[in-house]
Amino acid sequence: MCCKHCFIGPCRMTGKNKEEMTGICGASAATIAARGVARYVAAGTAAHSDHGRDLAFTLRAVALGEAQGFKIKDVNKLVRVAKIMGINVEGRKTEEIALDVANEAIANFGRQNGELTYIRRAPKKRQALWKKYGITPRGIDREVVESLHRTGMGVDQDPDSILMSALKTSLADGWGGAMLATDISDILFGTPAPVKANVNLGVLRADEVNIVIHGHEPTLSMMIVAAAESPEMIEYAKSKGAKGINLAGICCTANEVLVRQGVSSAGNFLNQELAIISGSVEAMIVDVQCVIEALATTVKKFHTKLITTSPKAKIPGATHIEFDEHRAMDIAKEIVKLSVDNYPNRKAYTIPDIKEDVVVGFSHEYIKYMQGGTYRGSFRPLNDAIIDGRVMGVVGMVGCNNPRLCQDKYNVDLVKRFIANDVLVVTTGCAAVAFGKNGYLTPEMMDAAGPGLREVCEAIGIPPVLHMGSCVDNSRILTVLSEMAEEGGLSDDIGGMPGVGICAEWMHEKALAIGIYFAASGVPVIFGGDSIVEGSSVVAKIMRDTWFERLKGSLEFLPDPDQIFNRTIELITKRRGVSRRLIFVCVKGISQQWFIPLIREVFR
Ligand code: MSK
Repeated sequence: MCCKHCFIGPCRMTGKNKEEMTGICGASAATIAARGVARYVAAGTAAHSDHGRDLAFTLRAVALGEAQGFKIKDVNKLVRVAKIMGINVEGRKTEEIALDVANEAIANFGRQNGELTYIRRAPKKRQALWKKYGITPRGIDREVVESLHRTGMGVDQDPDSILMSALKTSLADGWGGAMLATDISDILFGTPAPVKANVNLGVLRADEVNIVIHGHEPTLSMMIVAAAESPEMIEYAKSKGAKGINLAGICCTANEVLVRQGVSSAGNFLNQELAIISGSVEAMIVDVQCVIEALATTVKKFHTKLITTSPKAKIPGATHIEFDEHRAMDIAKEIVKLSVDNYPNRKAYTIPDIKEDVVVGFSHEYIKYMQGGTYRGSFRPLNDAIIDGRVMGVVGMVGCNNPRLCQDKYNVDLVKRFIANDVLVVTTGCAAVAFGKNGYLTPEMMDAAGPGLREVCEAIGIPPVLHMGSCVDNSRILTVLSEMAEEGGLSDDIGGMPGVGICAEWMHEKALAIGIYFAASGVPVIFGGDSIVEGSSVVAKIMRDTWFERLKGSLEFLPDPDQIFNRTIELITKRRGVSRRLIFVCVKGISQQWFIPLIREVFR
């Protein structure tokens, strides 16, 4: 326990009685722990949302014809988003609609009162709960700023009140910045649909120029994909002795191009240095988030060029080539050319012979389409499968790697057990890549699923583990849950669905913001590793029990995969409820000839 929000301290509480200790200003352990959580959430929300803001400005530039090389790829999605936003689409040009969508998205950041546009996408019951507890977010920036103010020295001193504000700010992420980022990325670069690719360090190639794109934002990386595929650049690579140009990703920039273009991924968060250490990477292009500073030291030992591209993220020792959407293609070509020029400098290298096939790109639109086609797509088959018990529930497994834990082990241990127990897994971010590296993102993995889940996967045509995108794309899971609630039969709210969120190997502030917006949306969430609120049982209890009473969602920390598994099954079983199952069996049974005589016999 440590508070360093002012310069009286830092105040550290250690030892057995730390919960009874206070900071020198009198701040209790609970206040200090709650402030810590709220600040994590503010930072995580800021990260996702700033990503969303940049995309909104890119969409605006595209609509105005000012973004070189970009165009609107998914007009249908643009129209759907415009309708959700209440924007008139009849008889209007695509660019006019896009401009209104971009402006409405941008307005969400600076809005001072009212509520975020996408709040209306949540089930009505959920919206009412948010209103009741005063946690409906107004504007994204406003909630982040208020969280920082509230948690400063001498402001909010009630742990419950601080934590309610953390819930509110997190909602500005999940139903605000992150959801906007996902939607606008789909509009600009295409809504993901299943695509085949490979994952792990073996995707690097011995005889081609290897360019690794890393970070989170898809804008420049999409342009680099186009530049690397251009005949001009391929010819240039050949002139330097390479057979071609090979693009691979790391982290969530990887996921963005993996789920849309099928660009293979060299791995997740803890693979970033390993890719360089292979000695085969000509350039690593980074934008924002999850880029470790140690890369600058690592590249010194190899020929790899580290190229930073965001005005917000510079690294001493790296080459900085700043992205500007107005000259995107020119910049992408400059970067690709620089990488190709570095190919003759490659010395000894070792590319591990490990890669797995994956099928990725399960957007919520595609999951719906798989259950009925273009005109009759719905979540009915999945809801029915859950009601009749073939699928026990749905688990969202998301988040990072953390060097405190053996890489990918927690996630893989858990996914194996979930699918064997008929639990469908949806996944994003580095957890998704962990599953890909371990062979779990193929339809063949149905063989490892329980009989009920296997039957449903075969009928719908989906693998038991669905890769839905990058870490901002967790908003897709919120949309799936909302549509399942709307479909009916399970619950008319997200709270009440037999679903659990798991972030087993988390490390980033963004992960905490995600976990908390799921809790605020009605999902019980479990984080692995050590608890960040271990120093305050009061705060741990509020997040687990009080939130659950109020919102049917919660956040708890469990250090061990066995505990995570058992607790998840317990939560799902409770949510399934005996009564709903019994009602279903009765309703189904009435149509069977044996049912009425059986009931008569029972009551006789
Ligand atoms: S990249 S936030 S390590 S998921 Fe999105 Fe991976 Fe976590 Fe970064």
